[in-house]
Amino acid sequence: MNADSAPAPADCIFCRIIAGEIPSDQVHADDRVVAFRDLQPQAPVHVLVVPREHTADVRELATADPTLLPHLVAVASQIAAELADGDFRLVFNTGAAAGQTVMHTHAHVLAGTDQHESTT
Ligand code: DGP
Repeated sequence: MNADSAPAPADCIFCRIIAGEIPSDQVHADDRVVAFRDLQPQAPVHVLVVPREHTADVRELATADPTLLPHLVAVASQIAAELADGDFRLVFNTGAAAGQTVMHTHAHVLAGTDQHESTT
């Protein structure tokens, strides 16, 4: 755990996916992030890029490990190039009032035709 990040709740669903306790349709994994398809896709390609280390949201991540953000964007770009035409939206819902439902930092990668109108 980084000094700037709170401990992960024991029931964090994305920590459990990263640990392999819950199955996911994984499209990328490296030593810093895991990426898997969203259960409720809002675009032809809808992948979540999730840092392995638990932080609650991107505000906390930006303080705890700022070097992770450019890596996360590079992984998102690679996924959009491999699974779609390369163009993508990158969305961080940040805080419950902004629609965040899973309190483990994640970026939505939305790609493929017609993805420009989704609101995730
Ligand atoms: P957000 O609203 O930004 O917190 O988005 C959370 C997303 O996580 C939402 O689009 C649905 C997805 N999700 C929730 N539980 C699971 C799960 O167990 N597996 C997968 N693959 N996605 C999940």
